[in-house]
Amino acid sequence: MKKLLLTGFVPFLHYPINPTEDIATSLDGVTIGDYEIIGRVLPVDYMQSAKQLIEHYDAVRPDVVISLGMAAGRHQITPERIAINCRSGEPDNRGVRFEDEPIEPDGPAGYFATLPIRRILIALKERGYPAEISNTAGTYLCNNVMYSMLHKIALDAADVRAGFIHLPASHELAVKDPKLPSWPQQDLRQAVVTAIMALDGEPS
Ligand code: PCA
Repeated sequence: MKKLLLTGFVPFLHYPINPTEDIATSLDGVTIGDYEIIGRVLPVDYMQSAKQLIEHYDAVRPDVVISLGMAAGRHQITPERIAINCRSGEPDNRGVRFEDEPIEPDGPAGYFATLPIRRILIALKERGYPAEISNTAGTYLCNNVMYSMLHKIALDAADVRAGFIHLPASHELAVKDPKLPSWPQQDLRQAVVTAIMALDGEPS
């Protein structure tokens, strides 16, 4: 059985719920297709999140890493195409913020996801889940985690596929913040399962 490290994040900024936290927790230990899922939750903390992700990676030795984050305001499931070597913007949960700083001063400008994002997109749409490929994961913690994981895999020359999927808010969150586009939590979770099932399909 192959191993898939699946991460979510705790709530951040003014959002009291992060739907990715429950997805990572509830899928921990579950088998999806050929993969045993190891679900872990990351802090929204510049000093800790990538460090903890890499510790999980070293402990689990997964075949695939999928990190999840919430992109409040997005309407669709958005597999990310690329992570960039930049952190800039809002403060993290400990009040740390960066402006126009590299994540890795000697690292490349960016890394493309090595997940089959086109195949994931097609599978999501076939199952009736609105989705599109995103060309920016932002410059906050999600991009930071995606970049750091792909950088580590590149340095190790490891045969591990990795990438990031941003999810919209859940209805539970939209009840508290009515302007947010939202999805049922169950659909968000099932969309993640669909993405995992698509990992090893026919190339498209
Ligand atoms: N979304 C944020 C960080 C944590 C999360 O779930 C982001 O898009 O960077």
